[in-house]
Amino acid sequence: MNLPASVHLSADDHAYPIFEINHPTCTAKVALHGAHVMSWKPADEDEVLYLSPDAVFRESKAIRGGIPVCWPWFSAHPADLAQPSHGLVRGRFWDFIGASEDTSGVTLRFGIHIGIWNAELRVRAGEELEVALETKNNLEMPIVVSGALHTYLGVSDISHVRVVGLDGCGYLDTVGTPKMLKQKGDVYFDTEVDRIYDSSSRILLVDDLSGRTILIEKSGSPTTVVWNPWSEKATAFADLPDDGFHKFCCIEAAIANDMAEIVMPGGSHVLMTRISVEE
Ligand code: TA6
Repeated sequence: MNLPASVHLSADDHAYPIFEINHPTCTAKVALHGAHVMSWKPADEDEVLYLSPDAVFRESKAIRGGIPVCWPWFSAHPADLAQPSHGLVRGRFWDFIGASEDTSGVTLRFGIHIGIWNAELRVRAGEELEVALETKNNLEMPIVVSGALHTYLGVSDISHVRVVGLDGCGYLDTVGTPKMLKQKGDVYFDTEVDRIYDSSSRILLVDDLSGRTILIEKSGSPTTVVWNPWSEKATAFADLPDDGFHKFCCIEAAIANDMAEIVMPGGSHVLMTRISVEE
């Protein structure tokens, strides 16, 4: 495998390859399994992504934390509940396409082909982290795709976090009986939050305890999912410590809540999220 100087494969487990990036602008880790960004730490900053200490690293199990790739659908399959939640590719090894680097960062490219589904995932790690998921329609008929880049952002404590930029947006609150509501002001966390916002705009995650602000920009995504399981739900996840919910907030660039994208024959759609730490 021909890798640039800043990229090497972890020596730990050849059955579960992890690409380790050590570049002047950042360090990062990306698993071949799920084409899953596990870690991103800009130079002179703390780690930005949350990775559960109880995450499981074996085929068919999505890594808890980092940026799971939920595709070609988000949450339950729209027509077949027997299908896995959050799509087909979080729990599979992707194909490694290639890697390159320059003075501003490193790019890794991965691909997957399952039946009618074809995707490429590009990870650009530098002073910012950009993840782009391209759905390619190689058929002679339209395909309908949804999904999310399900980013787990690390925080000092979720009760000291607020999400800025969703004021006035409609959202589907999926906690308990689903209901459509409208956001008033910033989003705060003092209970389970699982919301699909009608929003294409950039938003800020402000950690008032650590003083860090993270900017999340996106494209190709009509909805933003904001999630924290809080205490009761957290105990239901074997791959998350019971108190792990304190340490992350998911801000997901998504195509969700019936907002599927139609990709025409020969066409493609790109779902992108870009994360940076505000100075
Ligand atoms: O994105 C929020 C969500 O859909 C929640 O409802 C919760 O299910 C979360 O994803 C995690 O799902 P997972 O399948 O990774 O446990």
